[in-house]
Amino acid sequence: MNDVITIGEAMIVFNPSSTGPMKFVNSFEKKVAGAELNVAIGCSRLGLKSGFISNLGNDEFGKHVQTFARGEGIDVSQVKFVDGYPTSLNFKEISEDGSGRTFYYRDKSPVLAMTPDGLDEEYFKKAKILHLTGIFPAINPKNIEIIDRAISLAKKHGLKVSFDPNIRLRMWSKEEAKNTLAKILPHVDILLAGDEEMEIIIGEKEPKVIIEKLKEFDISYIAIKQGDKGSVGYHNGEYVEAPPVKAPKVVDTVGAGDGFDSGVIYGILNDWPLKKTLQFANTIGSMVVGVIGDNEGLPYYEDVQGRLGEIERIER
Ligand code: KDG
Repeated sequence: MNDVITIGEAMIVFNPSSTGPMKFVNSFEKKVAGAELNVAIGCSRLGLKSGFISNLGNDEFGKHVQTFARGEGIDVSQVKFVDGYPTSLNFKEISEDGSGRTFYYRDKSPVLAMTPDGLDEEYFKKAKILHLTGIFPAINPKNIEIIDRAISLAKKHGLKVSFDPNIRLRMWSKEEAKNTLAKILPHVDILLAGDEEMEIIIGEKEPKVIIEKLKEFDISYIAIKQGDKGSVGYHNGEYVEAPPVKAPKVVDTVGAGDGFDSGVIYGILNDWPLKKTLQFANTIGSMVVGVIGDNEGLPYYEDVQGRLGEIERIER
């Protein structure tokens, strides 16, 4: 039984060995990335069971991604290797303040060979949460058909649908993102979104207004991420504000939102009060930004406890 299953594209990311403009970076380190896979890794490190549904190129990079994901304890039984589609690549530029830019090489993504019928219904019967993101439909408009089937299988078998818009404007326009992602909202049980993403989708950025506007969709859990301003949540009529957790240092902000998502999913699966869940998730986000890499900073459960002062961290 998996706690969380997710559908998306994993890729090889090349992290620069120095900060500053990419055109002057001479060496990169090969790592693994992909928003949905990052969430699966985040959940797995916290102690949940997670499964990844995807295609990878039948190449050395694809095999490396599979081995890496398996090493993180992720169920990769639904990952297929396909010929003729190279595993996608992503080169990162990182600025001095930890922000950055991404340069994708994913035009012939292996997930283009996925189809709605390729989803295994049996797999959905043995999971609790289906996690989706807006990156998957941004890769190819036809992927919305896979999302639609995944949502209907999730509803049929009692899974909660978790959704992070993860809007990547290098992949599509605001207008395209809005038109596609707004249609997913009525099916969502757990919304994990940035305030700026909600501004694109529903035209509102202020959390209270967003939550008010979303009431028509009856979304059970809403968590609005506000970066270094913390997060705001809504569940069962309760509106909660969780203050930011200051990161001791910020070296790479990529992956913080995925870490936050895994924290919220963990709290929901453990029936925690919303405030505790958001504080936990904010703490994870603040830990991710302190490490270079899309998922290297995702903490294990005891690391978060250590950061929260719940257990003593013995250094030597
Ligand atoms: O959320 C982190 C992702 O953005 C990163 O791992 C790469 O999946 C990726 C993407 O499409 O940007």
